[in-house]
Amino acid sequence: METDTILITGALGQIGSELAEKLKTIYGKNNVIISDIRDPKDVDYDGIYEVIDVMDAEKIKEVIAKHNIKTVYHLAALLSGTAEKNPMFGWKLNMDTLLTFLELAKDKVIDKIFWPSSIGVFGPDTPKENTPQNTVQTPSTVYGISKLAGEYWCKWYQQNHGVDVRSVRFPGLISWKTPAGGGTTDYAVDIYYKAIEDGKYTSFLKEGTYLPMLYMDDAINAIVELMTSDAEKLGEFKSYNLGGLSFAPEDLAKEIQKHIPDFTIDYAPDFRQAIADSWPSSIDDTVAKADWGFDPKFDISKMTTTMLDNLKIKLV
Ligand code: AKB
Repeated sequence: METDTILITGALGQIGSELAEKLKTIYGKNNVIISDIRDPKDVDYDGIYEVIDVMDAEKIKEVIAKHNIKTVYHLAALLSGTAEKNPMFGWKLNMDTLLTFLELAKDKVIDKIFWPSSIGVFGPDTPKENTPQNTVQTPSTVYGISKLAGEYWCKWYQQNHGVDVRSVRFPGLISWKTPAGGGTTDYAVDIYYKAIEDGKYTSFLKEGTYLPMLYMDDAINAIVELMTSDAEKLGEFKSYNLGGLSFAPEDLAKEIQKHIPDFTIDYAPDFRQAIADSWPSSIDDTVAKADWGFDPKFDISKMTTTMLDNLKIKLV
């Protein structure tokens, strides 16, 4: 297989920590450079780690030159909840850093970019059920506005400068290895930790809040499949809708009760409820399936068993 030198930004986060392991198995440990802002002495990683503050474009260029990086998975971002609390920084971080990498690709310093968009690009006027690939997009959060603008920037760089940038609109991602942070969908990860630690959970989203979700293994496979697809198959840039699952907090509680019968849930919705209410409840991903074979494997039952089995070991 052709070897590619890769940089992952925000690599110690929920997606990055699992993507790094997957890419190492495909491309080899020495071809995957992970980066984040954490001090190396606090990082437990078997491979090459660089400290990068993604706002520092000069440092990015230096690391790219040092390792002859050709592909960047740019994951560093502020998620919906955090960006809403710090809107100017959220906008700057999410936008400026994407533009740094798009410019580097335009200048042929790097060849290829993966950049995650989100269901946050949709808003209250978007059809809620089975949200199509192309539809009304009226985001009502800073995060959503930045992701929607990012999608248009990607398209512009592809059309005007031939940049190879690929993207998906992630729904909520569920995983046990690294906790989520700052998102509206994070309750669906927190609930499993609390089920094991306390036997009960107070959800910050209310009963009946259906959101699209995806188990992390399916998300990681999606990234790899998209990034290894022929560019011709993908055509004009689009950030692909990814469906997978759709459930509300009480559905997860019921699944958890199959394993922990005494588990209880109550509800104390906070500011994230309004964000969740503005998002789709399920996603139509037929375009991703047709173009590059998106094929998620985890249903709510398999996901719950996997989460609880692994967290039981991790949390003892
Ligand atoms: C968030 O909740 O902000 C993210 C997302 C859906 O993009 N998980």
